[in-house]
Amino acid sequence: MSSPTLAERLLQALKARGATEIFGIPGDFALPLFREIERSALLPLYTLSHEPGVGFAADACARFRGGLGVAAVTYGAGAFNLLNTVAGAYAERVPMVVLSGAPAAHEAASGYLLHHQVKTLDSQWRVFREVTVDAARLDDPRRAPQDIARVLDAALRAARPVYIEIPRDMPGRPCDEVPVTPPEPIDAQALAACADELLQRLRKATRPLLMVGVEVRRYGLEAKVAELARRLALPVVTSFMGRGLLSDAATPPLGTYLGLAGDPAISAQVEGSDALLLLGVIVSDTNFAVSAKRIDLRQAIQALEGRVVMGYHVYPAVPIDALIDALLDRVPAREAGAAAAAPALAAPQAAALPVDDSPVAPTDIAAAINALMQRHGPLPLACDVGDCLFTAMDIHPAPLIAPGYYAGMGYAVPAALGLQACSGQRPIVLVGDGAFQMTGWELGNARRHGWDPIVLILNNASWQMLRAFEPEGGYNDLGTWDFASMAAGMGGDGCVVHTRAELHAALERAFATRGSFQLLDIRLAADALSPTLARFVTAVKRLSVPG
Ligand code: TPW
Repeated sequence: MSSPTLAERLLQALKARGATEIFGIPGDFALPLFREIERSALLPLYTLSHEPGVGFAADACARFRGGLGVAAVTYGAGAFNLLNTVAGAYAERVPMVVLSGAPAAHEAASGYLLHHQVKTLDSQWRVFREVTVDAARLDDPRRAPQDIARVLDAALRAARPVYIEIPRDMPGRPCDEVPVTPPEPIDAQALAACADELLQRLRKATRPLLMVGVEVRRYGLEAKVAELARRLALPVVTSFMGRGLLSDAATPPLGTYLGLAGDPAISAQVEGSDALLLLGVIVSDTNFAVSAKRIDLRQAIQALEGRVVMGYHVYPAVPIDALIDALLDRVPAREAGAAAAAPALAAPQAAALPVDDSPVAPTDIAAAINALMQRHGPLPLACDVGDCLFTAMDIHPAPLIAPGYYAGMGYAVPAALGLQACSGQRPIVLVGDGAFQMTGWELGNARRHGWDPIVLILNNASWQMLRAFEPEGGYNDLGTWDFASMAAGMGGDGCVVHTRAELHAALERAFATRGSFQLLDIRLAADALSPTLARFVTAVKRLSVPG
């Protein structure tokens, strides 16, 4: 039996850290790596059409199932095509691993300019360093095991992307096993002091409130956090980025905080809290800068990026998972039925769908999805940037992945493919016509790989969200594309939807049809906006926050 190769060791290490597949597009510098991926059969390889699709699909896997997401590309043209998705993963705390082929050391020394080279052979390395937390070039099989372990563990610890460059003469080289890194020691006294102070602040408060954000998902803490909220009888809301979190908890969150753009009752509760516990929340302008009453973060308790801040006290090395465990240790489990103080679920926001011949508004889409899920159970959502994301705020609690902070368009379609690949669950995609134009083509790969997402295009023939801010901009017109007709050529079924009655019927039909993607090209009523986007635009204009 031949000894294991460097590529096999890398794949085993990825698998041991939660990766369940690889998305990629090969090129000559990456062919030896791809050959080894296929030969070893350690992780399934899904090729797509364009590197942004590869990146978004890998990102979605890490977001949805936890553990690492993996994107494999070729040097230069391939890797630079991937770059924006890695930047988004950095911003939104996604542990994505970039595997890039590269020239071998002897080629670099040849004196020729090599194809795909930009400025120097290191240009790509330097650019990727800026959007990752660690990087390694696997150019020495003796050093590779330690380098692989360090880089992959850094991705998981920081919940951010990393970069691994693999010169093309390396994948087949014999290599030792990648070591398992022991967990980093935690200062038990600092952790205890932090947990005690935090509980004291919560108990002293009259209006404590818990807001959950991305880190709760990234570190696999949803069940524990739901339990903590239950034991403390704390009302829970999600941040905008955290929408979808705890959706399957016995008591799902009351709603999502969006300042002036959101549900006024939720905003009042968040802004009026005298102990706002922000667990893993990215505090960004999209929601926090549009608050009616600016939240005084000195009154809040923030756990983010491995540290906890309360008033003027900073605990610099308290990871969120250790904090949650310490809190659970200190708060005894209540007797069954004693959690009566737990707040009730907010009333559904979108009214039932009237099945009539009126043109479709975004709220009708939320209502139609709610009705579908009521009949058939929850389906995970992959949502793009644009009014579709604001529309999603009116959909009842369901798992959701969306680039709510970095806001990179084109996410939803490839992310949905990734979601289905890693979980086997069938997703619903919510996407605008502008965003669909960017990456919708990736649907052509669905049949080949056995995926069948339900795709709802909110087709308003424009970049409507931008138009909402600048109604006079003629550059926001996109013209009406006939997406429904394109579906057949890509191996799916498409239909045009004009009315609420058609929407209702088309969604039910799409749900009933398995085996190929189902595309609803929903022609929206002119200038229709979701109530949340309408409020968001008014709030941003009023507060002059850059939009
Ligand atoms: C990669 C800027 C934010 S929202 C938007 C643009 C261009 C319009 C979206 O149009 P769409 O949806 O998809 O038709 P809707 O509801 O507004 O009509 N490039 C990238 N990302 C972002 N965020 C932009 C530009 C933008």
